[in-house]
Amino acid sequence: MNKFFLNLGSQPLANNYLNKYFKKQIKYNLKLYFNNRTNLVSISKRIPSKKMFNNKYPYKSSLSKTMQKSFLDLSFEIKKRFNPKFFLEIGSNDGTLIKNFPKNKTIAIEPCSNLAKITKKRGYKTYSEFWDNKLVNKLLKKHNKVDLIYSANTLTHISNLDDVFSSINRLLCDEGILIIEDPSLLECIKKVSYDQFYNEHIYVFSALSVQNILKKFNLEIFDIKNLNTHGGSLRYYIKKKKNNKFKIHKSVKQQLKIEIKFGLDKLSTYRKFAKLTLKSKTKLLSLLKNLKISGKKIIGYGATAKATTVLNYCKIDDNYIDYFLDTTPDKANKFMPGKKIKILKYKKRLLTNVDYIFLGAWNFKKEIFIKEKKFIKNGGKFITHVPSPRILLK
Ligand code: DWN
Ligand code: SAH
Repeated sequence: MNKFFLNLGSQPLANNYLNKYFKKQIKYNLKLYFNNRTNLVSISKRIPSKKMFNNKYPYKSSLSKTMQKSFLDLSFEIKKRFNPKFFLEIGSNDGTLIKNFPKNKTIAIEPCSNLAKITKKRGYKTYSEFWDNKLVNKLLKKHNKVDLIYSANTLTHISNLDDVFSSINRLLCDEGILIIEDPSLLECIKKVSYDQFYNEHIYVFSALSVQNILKKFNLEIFDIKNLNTHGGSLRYYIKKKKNNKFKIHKSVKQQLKIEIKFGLDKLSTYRKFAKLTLKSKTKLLSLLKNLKISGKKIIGYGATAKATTVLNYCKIDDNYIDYFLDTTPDKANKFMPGKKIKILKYKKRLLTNVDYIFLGAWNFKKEIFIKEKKFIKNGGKFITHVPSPRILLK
């Protein structure tokens, strides 16, 4: 049974960066629910995939050194630990991971044609289609079954999880491995990072909910790794139940235990999170207000999908934040979704005379701090809302 726990208000599509600011943009109500039978946390409004993922999708995984490194390390691990004959990636984006695998032994699935074009050009077999059973019918006619399927930050974007896992099950050979990684619900709740919720993130997974979904398909998790990426993610290593080649690692029991101890199986935990989210909004607004009263210049850094949730939930506009800086070519000179705040193409000189930077990409704080040593040395300061709104001293 789905239980409501938080309303994040009227929100625009998170990656819909517009050339002109319109007061009347397409918006939807962002409400969060917890299913007390499956432990799955989801948003209620489902936007058709084609509206979100098309030939204009701006996000590129390659624009952060952190993700480049994380995917390179993973490619080494996959080759060493599983040595797959054939590798398939769902949601390959601009090929940041798949470029580390041999071209003749891989398939990339990426519905956004502007991104699929990049891997196609590099010589990777790329299907610019949505992952579903229909696509798997097509794949099974052209290819053998696959022994490693990988998907990062993508399956949580697909509404029909039954279709997702049944199709994966059909394409995966009996001794095959499925690896998925997504933001960890535990870290999201602990960090009060309500900004993990927006139209694309239909679900935020926990080990508890993933375990429940997999049961139906005779799949099981045999290992879990905690990662620092995207504010804390989990990488799940999954196999068919009948495959006895891999023992179930103690990491699985450990993660489930920690999640239960924290209360991820209880509605009261989410109600508490909702209260903390409201407090976070009040505190962030008062922090920004006080800085503006004392004449400080504040800008944003990282025009993220997450920042869209924060700006629209907290009703932050250009009274507080002068502009956002971002390295993504397709976000430059556009407006933050739903707000009259311009995004400027990142240039160091746009940091002069800036007193405070609001971290839209707080998940890349480490990388950004290294890049912006000079700004910090000159007395510039960063603001984050995670785990609670404050000025960062380090
Ligand atoms: O799940 C999703 C994740 C993987 O990516 C998608 N639904 C959408 C997107 O979410 P996001 O926009 O919140 O992701 P990021 O990875 O936090 O975005 C970082 C943004 O910051 C990019 O637009 C690039 C920008 N950036 C920058 O301008 N300078 C990033 C770094 C590291 C920098 O130094
Ligand atoms: N895997 C990359 C990109 C994550 S962004 C990373 O971790 O950095 C989410 C990606 O999922 C986008 O590239 C989007 O086009 C893709 N996606 C969304 N719905 C999908 C679907 N039904 N099938 C395959 N990919 C999908």
